[in-house]
Amino acid sequence: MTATATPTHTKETTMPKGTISILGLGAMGSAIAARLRDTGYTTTVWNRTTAKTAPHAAAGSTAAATITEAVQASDIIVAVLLDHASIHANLEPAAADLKGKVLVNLTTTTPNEAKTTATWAAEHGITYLDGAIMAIPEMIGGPAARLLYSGDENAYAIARPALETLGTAEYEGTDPGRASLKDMALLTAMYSMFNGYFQAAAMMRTVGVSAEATAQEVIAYNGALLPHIAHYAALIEHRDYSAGQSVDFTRTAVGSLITAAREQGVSADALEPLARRLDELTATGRSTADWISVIEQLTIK
Ligand code: FVH
Repeated sequence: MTATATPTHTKETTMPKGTISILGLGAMGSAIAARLRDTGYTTTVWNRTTAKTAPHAAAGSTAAATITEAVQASDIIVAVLLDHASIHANLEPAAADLKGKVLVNLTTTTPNEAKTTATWAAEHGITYLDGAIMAIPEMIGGPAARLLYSGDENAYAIARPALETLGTAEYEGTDPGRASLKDMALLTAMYSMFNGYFQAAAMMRTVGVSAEATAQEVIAYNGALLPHIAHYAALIEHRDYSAGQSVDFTRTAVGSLITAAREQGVSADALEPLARRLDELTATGRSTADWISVIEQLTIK
C-alpha cells in the first residue's frame, strides 16, 4: 500500500499564535507572510507597491498603509526587502516605532552590512536578528528550507517559534554578520559550481552536444567527486600540503583546459584565476606542494 504523504508546507488549522508584521511582499516576503498566516499568526503586511498587499488582505492579513502602521501593529517585525539600502531607506524613518521591538531582517546583505544594521538597531533600542534564507520561495514552510540566523540571542528566542514555521532554523551565534557570511560563502560555492557547468556546456555545444546531455555528464562526474572536498578540508585544517596532486601537475592540466576552451572559441575566463594562483605558487618555489594549497593564495595580504 502506498502512503499518501502530507506536505509539511500546506495550510495548517491552528489557534492564533501572536502578531507579526512583514515588510516587503516580493516573491520571498509573500511566501513568508502566507506561511506565517497559515500557521496561525496574526499578520500585518506592508509593501512599497501597495497593490501587492491585496491578495494577502483577501487571505486574512491586515494591510498597513504605511511602514509605521505596520511596525506599530506587532512586536515582531520581519523585513524582506531587496537589499541593505532599501532596508535603511525604509526603516530609519520608523526607528522610533521599532524601539523595544524584535526586528528580524531576512534581506540578503553582506556581513558588514548586517553588522551596520545591528549597530544602528542597538542605537535605537531595537532587538535585532539578522537572517539568511537558503531556499527559494516555493520551499518556505518545508523542512528543506534552511534559514540561518545570527545576532541578539533574545531576539532569536522570542521569534524562534515563528521562524521555525518557515523551515529549518539554525542559530549561528551572536555575531550579527555570521549568518550572512555563511550565506555568502555557500552562494559563492554554488555560483562557482554552476559557472563550471556553463563552461562545460559552452565547450560541448561547439560540437552540437546539447546542454541537457552535458548537464547529465556534469551531474554524474562532479557528483561523484564532490564528497572528496571533505578530504581536502582535513588537509586544509592542518595546512598539510606535503602530498597529493602537485601544483606542477595541476598547472599543466589547467593550462590544457584553457587552451582547449580557446581552441573551441570559448572564453577561458572561468579558469584563468586558478591558473594565476598556481603560477604564483610555482613562482614562490611551491611547485611540488599539493595543489589545494591555492587556498593560501586567496587571502588578500
Ligand atoms: N527569491 C529568492 O529565491 C531568494 C532566496 C534567498 C533570499 N532572497 C532574498 O530575499 C530578499 C527578497 O527577495 P524577493 O525574492 O522577495 O525579491 P523581489 O521579488 O524582487 O521583491 C523585492 C521586495 O523589495 C521591495 N523593494 C525593493 N526596493 C525597495 C525600496 N527601495 N523601498 C521599499 N521596498 C523595496 C519590493 O517592493 P516593490 O517593488 O514590490 O514595491 C519587494 O517587496 C532579497 O534580499 C533576496 O536577495 C530571495
